[in-house]
Amino acid sequence: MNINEIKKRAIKEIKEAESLDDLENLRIKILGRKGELTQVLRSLKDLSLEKRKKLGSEANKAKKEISSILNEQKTRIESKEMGSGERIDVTAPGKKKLRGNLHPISHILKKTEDFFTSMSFEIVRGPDVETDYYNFDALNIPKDHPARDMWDTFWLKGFANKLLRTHTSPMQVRYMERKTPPFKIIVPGRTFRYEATDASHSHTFYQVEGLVVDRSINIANFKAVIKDFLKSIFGENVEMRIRPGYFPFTEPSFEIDMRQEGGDWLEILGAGMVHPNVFKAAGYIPREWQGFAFGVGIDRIVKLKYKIDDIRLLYSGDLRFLNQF
Ligand code: FA5
Repeated sequence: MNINEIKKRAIKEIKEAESLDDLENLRIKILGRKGELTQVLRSLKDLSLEKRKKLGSEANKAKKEISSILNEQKTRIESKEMGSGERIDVTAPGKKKLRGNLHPISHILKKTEDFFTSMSFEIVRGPDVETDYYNFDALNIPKDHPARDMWDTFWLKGFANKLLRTHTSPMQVRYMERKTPPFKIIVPGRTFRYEATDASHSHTFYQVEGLVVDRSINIANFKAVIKDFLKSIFGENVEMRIRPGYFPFTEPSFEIDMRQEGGDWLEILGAGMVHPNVFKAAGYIPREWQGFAFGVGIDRIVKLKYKIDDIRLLYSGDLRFLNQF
């Protein structure tokens, strides 16, 4: 085949090619090691010098021409492929991945657990569904005692004496029945009350119970632990006050209020020295042991810490609210 024919056909085929693969196949067929034009160039060595010169320069010209048409066609197909189908736009802004974050209650619960474990407290957990024995009787609140009215209770229909725990205190006796002092525990958990709700009262909320029992434990020990705990959450800029309180299972009893930056006082926890009747219910000899106990409302801590107007928002599942944390 002569050079001109090869060139003419090659150019026609290249122009008809529709994909980069087609082009590559054509390049191999024409200019490859065994390609048509390569063969012609190889066969030149058998010719006379004069012919060799003439055909040689023709063949080289043809090779250049074909190469440049191949390149043009390649650019054209590439830009066509980028314009349709898949392509990478390196200037496009990155896509933001949605990331979850801890619910503010989970966050404060975790900080609380971290603080108390660092003080070598053990974390124990109790059941949400309790018996009235552990929720009340064992805590020195017998059936007809008026103090039962302090805790408006969700009773379970069809289960005698079963209720949703109104506080985390039932775990005090459950734990002491099994263990001998000394010990330090906290009991984080969900609690329930059948009461009217408002900005600082929810029917479902979280408490963390604390219980420390040893041979000689006093109120100063309690105050020191609670002050350090509150500092670990709030830093230095909170005010706290201790008031005398009343709980059947502690004597004496206290309540602690907090406020931030001149705001309103908010009760955050109840506490006191463990009542001898509670030690008795657990099978201890009361005069051998002393202890303090407290129950802190985690929702209230969250309310103060994040300046939330209404703790019911914490249970709304509203992502516009939750995404702020
Ligand atoms: C108790 O529940 C006692 N068990 C606390 C206690 C434990 C006293 C150990 C002595 C020894 P009280 O009902 O006051 O006490 O609740 C304790 C804390 O839970 C309150 O200070 C408050 O922070 C929180 N709390 C109580 N009711 C609600 C509610 N409806 N919504 C949100 N937080 C609440």
